[in-house]
Amino acid sequence: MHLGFGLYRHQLDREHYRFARQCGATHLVIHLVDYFNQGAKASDQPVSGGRGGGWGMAGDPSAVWTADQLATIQQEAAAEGLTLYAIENFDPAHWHDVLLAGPQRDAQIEGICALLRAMGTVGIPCLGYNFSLAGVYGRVTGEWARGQAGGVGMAGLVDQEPMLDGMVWNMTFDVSATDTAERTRIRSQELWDRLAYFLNAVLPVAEAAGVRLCAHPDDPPVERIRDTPRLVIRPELYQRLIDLHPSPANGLEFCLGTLAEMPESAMDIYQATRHYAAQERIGYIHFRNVRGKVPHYGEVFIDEGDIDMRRIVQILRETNYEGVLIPDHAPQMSCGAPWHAGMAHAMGYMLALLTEASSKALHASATKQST
Ligand SMILES: [Mn+2]
Repeated sequence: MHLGFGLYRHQLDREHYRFARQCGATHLVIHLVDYFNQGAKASDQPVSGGRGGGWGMAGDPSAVWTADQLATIQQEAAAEGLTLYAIENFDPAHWHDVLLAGPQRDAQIEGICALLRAMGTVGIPCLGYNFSLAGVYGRVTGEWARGQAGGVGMAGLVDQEPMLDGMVWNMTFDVSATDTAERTRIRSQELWDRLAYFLNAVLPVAEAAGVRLCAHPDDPPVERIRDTPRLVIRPELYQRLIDLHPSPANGLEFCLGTLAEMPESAMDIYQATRHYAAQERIGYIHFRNVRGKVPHYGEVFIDEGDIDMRRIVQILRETNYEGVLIPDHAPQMSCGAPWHAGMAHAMGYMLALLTEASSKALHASATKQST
């Protein structure tokens, strides 16, 4: 088990690599999609009016990330003592028609296969993705954590206003597109079929490249939002995803926060962690805590939510989990650097849990050897 840190595109620099390393991270998960190109206007709130809402414009459709670009980031991170472990999320510009079953689907799948081969060449083992039409959408910010620390959550509203044409995954990929909204207002089975088509096409390439596709559950995990279906909205639906394809490259980006936000189901968060870790399906873990369930939940500090994080680490140790844990996101703390302080707090707590787990493991093997 390794401690990692997630960085957004605009944070891929020496200062942030050093911050991650100072927090105890040995591994990095990086975002290459620019969710912040609108600056302070970027939002996952309901938007009325023009396109370009949500998180703004998707990237350049012709510029799929190359081995050279990835190798440069990898080398810069390595110079600061960090292993580049995963890329998190596709740019909607590179796979909108995979999600929408549009005319460019197969061409975009070719682009994704090229990315997988590039990652294999460079040696980056995980590619996180979120097979979702609406994407992360409909959360609000609130002061749910102790001391009125601000974070994201839901306050009862599940917006069903359909997306505009040219939008998917809460970003705009084409301002001149027409009729794409009809491809989002579909039944759940249709979206599962689109996922199966995608996995069947890319998993053999991923497996050959030594890269694992890792699926994030739907955040927030509601049945429908913006009149689109959602796939992994209960812990047991991760099994449905795994059962779509037997390849070991068919993995999970296991988000504890999203899983805990899910309505009560047959499998609680501890059973789910054991079930999927024991199958060796977890590529990496979003290690964060919440209080409540959809549509009423709030992000809280890692040590005060509904999940007993120490018990999760114990289960991971028992199932010999060998992947990476990252904080995902954390409540912001009242000071001159709210994001840094929130992340440093989460990282310190995680470092202590992992240190405890490895010393227990050492103690157990010493006891075994001496008997
Ligand atoms: Mn997550």
